[in-house]
Amino acid sequence: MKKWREVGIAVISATAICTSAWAGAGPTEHSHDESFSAGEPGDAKKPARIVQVTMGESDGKMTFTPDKVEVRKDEQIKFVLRNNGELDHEFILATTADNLKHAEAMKKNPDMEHDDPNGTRLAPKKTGEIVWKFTKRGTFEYSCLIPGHREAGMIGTVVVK
Ligand SMILES: [Cu+2]
Repeated sequence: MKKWREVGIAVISATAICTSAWAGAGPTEHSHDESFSAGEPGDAKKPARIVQVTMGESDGKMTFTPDKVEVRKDEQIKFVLRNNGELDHEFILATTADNLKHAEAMKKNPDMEHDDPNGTRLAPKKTGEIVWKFTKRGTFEYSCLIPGHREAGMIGTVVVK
């Protein structure tokens, strides 16, 4: 009589997937050094033109109002920010390239907090201020980099003439 042996094959996955891309990328991915792409931090003791910007959601979109601001080169602006929405929102002032890079970093680390001279995060119904000196001509932007918000419309343009 013939005996059949069952042969068990153990498949061992040797693939160890490292999900901590953030930790591996190092702190330079999201640098908070003192160079800013849209000019330089302002001096609160010096005169500034006040520009009010509100954030919020409506009809499935997320918005800044206004979504366009014009300034003169070397003008100092005090952005008076108010979150009128139901969600947290950010106001991050930089070049589009910088904000896109920053947005990628935020996708890996959505709870990243910001309290930098060029940006802030506001809870619903909160207000904040950013004093900024636009020392470079060109087109810059303020954007909310919480994942999905920029895509939903949270981009404003600053044109420095
Ligand atoms: Cu937002």
